[in-house]
Amino acid sequence: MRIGIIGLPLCGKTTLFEALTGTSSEGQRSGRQGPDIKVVKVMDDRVTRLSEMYQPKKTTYAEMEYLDFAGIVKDGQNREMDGSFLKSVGRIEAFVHVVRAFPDSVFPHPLGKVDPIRDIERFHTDLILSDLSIIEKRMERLAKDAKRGLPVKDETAILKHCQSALESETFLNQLSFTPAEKQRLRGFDFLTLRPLILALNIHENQIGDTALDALAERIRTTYPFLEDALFMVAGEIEMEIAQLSPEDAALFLKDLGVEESAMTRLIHLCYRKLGKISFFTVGEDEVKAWTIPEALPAAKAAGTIHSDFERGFIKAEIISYDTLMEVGSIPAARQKGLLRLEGKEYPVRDGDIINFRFNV
Ligand SMILES: Nc1nc2c(ncn2[C@@H]2O[C@H](COP(=O)(O)OP(=O)(O)O)[C@@H](O)[C@H]2O)c(=O)[nH]1
Ligand SMILES: [Mg+2]
Repeated sequence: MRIGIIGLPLCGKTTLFEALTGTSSEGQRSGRQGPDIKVVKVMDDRVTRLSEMYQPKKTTYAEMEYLDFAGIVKDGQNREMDGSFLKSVGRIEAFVHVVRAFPDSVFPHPLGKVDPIRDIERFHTDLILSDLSIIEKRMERLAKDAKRGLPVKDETAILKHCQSALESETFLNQLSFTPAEKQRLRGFDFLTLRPLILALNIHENQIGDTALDALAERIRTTYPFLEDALFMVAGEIEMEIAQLSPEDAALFLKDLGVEESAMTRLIHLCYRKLGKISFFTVGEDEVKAWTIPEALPAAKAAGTIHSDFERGFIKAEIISYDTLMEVGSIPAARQKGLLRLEGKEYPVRDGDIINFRFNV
């Protein structure tokens, strides 16, 4: 999954990026062009257990790719999205918008006062304006083509529909589209079409603060679509904890009253928000986690491994991870009749262990 981290300058994007990737840049990347990119393994315990069971030559965890962008607003007045930012968003599946809620720092907030609601509002407006400008440019193009008698793509209706939604401050990810419309929209890099996660960056002293509960409540009522996408994080301390050994990190987190690291929590949130699940393939050569959209038909899931698997799909032999752990091995499961044979359309579930039978 590719996740873009964005927000105002000095709100803690790089700090969060380091917390999520367990790295430290120590200020070495100032002046670089484009986003900083890091890939981290999704340390799924299920993959670890399967690997212990199979002792394969290779164990492959799923991966998260994070992109850390420079501040997207050039100065207090300029509300335009930065051109280099827009150039790199094509591959991104979701945005994590970092908003500063920690009060004092040696660095002042670029807009003066710390005011999360203002920053959220402003960012949402930026996203909407960017999408509206894409639509305007496209409509101008279509009008020109029509005037010159060129064949014009049938896009006007969907673009108008999007435009009126955006003008009433509705994100495109709140609309429902037919598969054909989705296909049509894919060619545009609409920002509000992507899932959005709000990371509220707090100071460790604010953990459990009632003022924060009130703020979270206000955000949830003002922006219902952020209800299940609010990520409260003490970025700086999490960044420090992410550099520690897993054992030390667990102790520190416990002291802080945080159950799981920001790294783990955000991965779960991204899977949920993007509707992704994992299925596994196992064997002596490799144990591997595959990330797919939830309920993807079995033949399509096979296609993520190899197009031949999809083309020549016969059956999928499936057992859930939990069942396998209960019975202990595939042969034991087979004996008890716990291996299911499913067809092309079977909607794959999280934790399915699949052996595809195919013929090409
Ligand atoms: N007090 C406090 N400072 C933070 C926190 N998160 C980030 N900072 C500081 O804010 C400054 C800007 O952070 P940085 O991650 O570089 O922001 P970016 O410009 O959004 O990438 C740095 O000096 C951080 O140490 C936090 O949770 N609490
Ligand atoms: Mg930064």
